[in-house]
Amino acid sequence: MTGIFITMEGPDGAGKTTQAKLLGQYLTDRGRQVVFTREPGGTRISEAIRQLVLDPTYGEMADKTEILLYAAARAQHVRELIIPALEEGKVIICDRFIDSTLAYQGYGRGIDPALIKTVNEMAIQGVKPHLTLVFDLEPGEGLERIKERQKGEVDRLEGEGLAFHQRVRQGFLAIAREEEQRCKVVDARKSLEQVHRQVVQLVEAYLKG
Ligand code: Z5A
Repeated sequence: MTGIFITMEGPDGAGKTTQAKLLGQYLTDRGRQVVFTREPGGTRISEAIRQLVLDPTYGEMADKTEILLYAAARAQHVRELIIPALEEGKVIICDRFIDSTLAYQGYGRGIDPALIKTVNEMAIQGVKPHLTLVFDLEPGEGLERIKERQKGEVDRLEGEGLAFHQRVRQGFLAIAREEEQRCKVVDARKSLEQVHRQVVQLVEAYLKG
């Protein structure tokens, strides 16, 4: 597989989606074929699972149900979209992937990371990101950015307390420390342009090998 798989990770509202688009444009302008996608989602079935797993009316959802639903969405996404795009030599920019399960369900909810890894081994079918950009921002700041955009509406995870989101943030930073070759931390507090410059530098450094 000759493509490049880049994932964007970090707390809610850290600017991943915005920066994914800017990076996509930057790479397209340099002749790369870019595919944008997201998790949970990216395919018809995975988007249907997204509706279910983020719906705030399912407050009774058990922790293990939640990790299995994220993994099910991921299995379809990897098989139907990510592997074919990698085989076609494209650059895939994916808004969240397995690190989000480790951060939200592992560090956030306290589910054993070994269990998360076991469940996800089947889902990812050996596919791992080449480069992961971890957007780091105080959760309070990220949630404020989102609230403004969503006019007060929140999904099932955004509605968790600040302590949960603090654990998630620390989880992302711990993952980045454990896998420093793959994961690069981006200071997401800066302006859009400054964050974009950091992203470009990190991607160019990866591409130059
Ligand atoms: N989840 C999980 O628990 N387990 C898993 O395995 C997976 C996911 C895969 C997906 O929701 C949820 O699923 C997520 C984790 C969970 N948590 N929740 N809740 P989502 O995809 O809807 O949410 P998100 O990934 O957090 O995306 P987001 O809310 O859209 O945030 P973002 O993509 O990081 O930020 P953004 O949309 O680019 O920007 C947010 C706002 O800030 C927007 O108004 C921008 O204009 C503004 N912005 C962006 N950058 C800046 C800067 N630099 N300065 C000022 N303002 C900025």
